[in-house]
Amino acid sequence: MATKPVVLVTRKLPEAVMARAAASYDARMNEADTQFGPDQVISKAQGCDAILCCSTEKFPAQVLSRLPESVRALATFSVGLEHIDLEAAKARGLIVTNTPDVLTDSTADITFLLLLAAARRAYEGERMLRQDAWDGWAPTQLLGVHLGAKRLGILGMGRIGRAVARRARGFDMEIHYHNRSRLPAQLEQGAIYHETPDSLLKVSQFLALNAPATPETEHFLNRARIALLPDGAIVVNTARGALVDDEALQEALKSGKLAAAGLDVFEGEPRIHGGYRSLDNVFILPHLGSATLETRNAMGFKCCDNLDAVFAGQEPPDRVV
Ligand code: 8YV
Repeated sequence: MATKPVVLVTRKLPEAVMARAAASYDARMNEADTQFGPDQVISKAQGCDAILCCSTEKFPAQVLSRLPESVRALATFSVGLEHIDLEAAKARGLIVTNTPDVLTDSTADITFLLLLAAARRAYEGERMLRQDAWDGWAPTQLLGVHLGAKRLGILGMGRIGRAVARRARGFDMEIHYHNRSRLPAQLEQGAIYHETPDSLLKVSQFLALNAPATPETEHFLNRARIALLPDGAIVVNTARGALVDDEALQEALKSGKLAAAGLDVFEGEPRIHGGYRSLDNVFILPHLGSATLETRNAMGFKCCDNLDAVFAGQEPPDRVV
């Protein structure tokens, strides 16, 4: 029997994915799910043909250059790629694959969870009950705002942005967007294109950040841009924490410039800016965008499909470099 390819699986993945990896490869698992630093990844990858990693492992150029020669492919269990230096991977001849499409709907769902929770003051209501502080219904208790008939600005109209727009139509929102390039009409579906982010911000009563983290989007939502939003706007982020200047956002949430925010991602996560913990008008989640069993299974199977193709000498379906 031919020997199976050796694959380092850096994190504990859903059972069905682990079972497939164990059947297809000589898989080095991490059952304890400890987070590996660069030195551990490098030592555990000795003798491996590929690595199935998550965005929790970082692959800058200096780590990639120390990976054993035997490692031919890096299949990341994520759609985001900011943890991998793609130029350096390309220069080293390393194949990199990701998991597009399968987390689109789960992430768009979380965007809506955040929009609704922020608009309808879900955190304050929840806390009232958990702390046994509810004295009963009152006509002016925890009044929020409607989503319906409001303008939703979407920054980044890729797969996830468009899935957010689909949901927003069901809520009768007016959809505006900014994207690096304008979408064709069949993808726009009536959404109003803004050539500049500033023009989008000026109309966004709700703003959903759905753009990847790049040098251009770093701290996109800063003081100057928040100032452009209508007073009382609501901002949600399911993309990457790096898009937001935390100090500026907190200042605006305290002053009332922004009514509320919903955040699933944070700069420097899992160590979030402590200021968020004491703000009543922010609804926060621990990066749950893709956290459904269906999605995580599909992400894992995509990683395996990509690795199977590499080992069969074929082009992997989700090759990035
Ligand atoms: C992933 C994500 O679950 O895929 C992405 O880019 O942001 C997440 O939802 C996470 O990054 C796991 O690697």
